[in-house]
Amino acid sequence: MRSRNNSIHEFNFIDSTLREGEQFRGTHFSIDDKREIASLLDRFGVEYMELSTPVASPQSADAIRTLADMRRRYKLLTHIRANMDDAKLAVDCGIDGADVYIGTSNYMREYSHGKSLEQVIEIGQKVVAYLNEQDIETRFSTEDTFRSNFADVMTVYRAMDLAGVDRVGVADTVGIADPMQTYNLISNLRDVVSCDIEFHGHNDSSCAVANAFCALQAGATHIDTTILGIGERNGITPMGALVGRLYTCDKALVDKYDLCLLPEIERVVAEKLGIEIPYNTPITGEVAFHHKAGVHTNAVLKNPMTYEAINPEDFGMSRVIDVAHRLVGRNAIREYAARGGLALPEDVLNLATAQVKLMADEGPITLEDVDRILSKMMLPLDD
Ligand code: HCA
Ligand code: CU
Repeated sequence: MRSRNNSIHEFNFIDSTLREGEQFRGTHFSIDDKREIASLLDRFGVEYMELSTPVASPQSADAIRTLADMRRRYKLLTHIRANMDDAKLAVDCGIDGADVYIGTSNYMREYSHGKSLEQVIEIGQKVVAYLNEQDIETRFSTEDTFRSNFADVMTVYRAMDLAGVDRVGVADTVGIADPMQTYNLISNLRDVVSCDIEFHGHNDSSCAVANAFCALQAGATHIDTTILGIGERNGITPMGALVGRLYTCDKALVDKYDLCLLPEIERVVAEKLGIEIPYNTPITGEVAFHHKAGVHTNAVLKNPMTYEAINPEDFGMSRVIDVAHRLVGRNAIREYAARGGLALPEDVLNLATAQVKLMADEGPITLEDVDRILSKMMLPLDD
């Protein structure tokens, strides 16, 4: 369904962890790594997986052939330049679809492939016609869309739509678009083509998630994501964060995915890359469900939704009520003690809370310090 009334309907994730993600510093996925990541993402329910071009290296081609032979629900894509040799090799590797791209900005036309707009369209039509004949799903994107001449890209998109492409792709290659620009461009494009629309956004200026979300609101049907947002430079739209964004908009939008697999997928990818999941990653970051100030914890203990837009349990995560600090509230201490089997009388609770605060004023404290304070408080009662 294609809509442009700001409400998001049907959409697909194109997971590019094995393509854009291979362009991340320090990524060296073996074929086994690629199989493992693809299987996890298949179980999660992504609709497409995009792999590096088979032209890149023999392993890249082998990986496509290997995944093509595996049982899977997602459609297998590879990312190719707009030329016939690349398209033929991709088809030979057993893909379901090809993401064809070519630069349309002045930079790309001058310093990359050196083609005129007419030549871009001509080669695009030829490649798309060939792939259509081979029954391959096709996408044609204009690299660096936001620094390209608007009329030029619309001309290219219209020509490709008429040539029978399944999707056109908008690429914020250097991460400069803002949500309103993304919304406007895709809204305009929605009126120009009748095929599906894909959005690929880099995160150089922190807008990748917001831009992807606005792209969907404007009528995009496919969004490129990677696990933890890995990609060239600081990467593209992270799948987990976009899932979080969609969930907060309407939980039903993401109930087609196996959300509880997200933490494991991110852990597996992070481990293979030798990186930590950043502490402030939405949903899976260490502090994503960490409640600290007394006012917050008091309300969260009564109803977590007071300070949570996302239910951690929906993602197999759990919330933390932090009590080892000076901002602690008595209700948090009461609940903490109760979890440890201690029922504190009000006066003891007040004293214990005051002592935790005093101790925390001296310097950072730990749960063991809180335990010590509580057990000292309880001694007279035990006697
Ligand atoms: C690249 C560039 C690309 C392509 C995106 C697309 C970009 O690394 O080849 O095919 O739509 O950001 O423009 O990732
Ligand atoms: Cu990119």
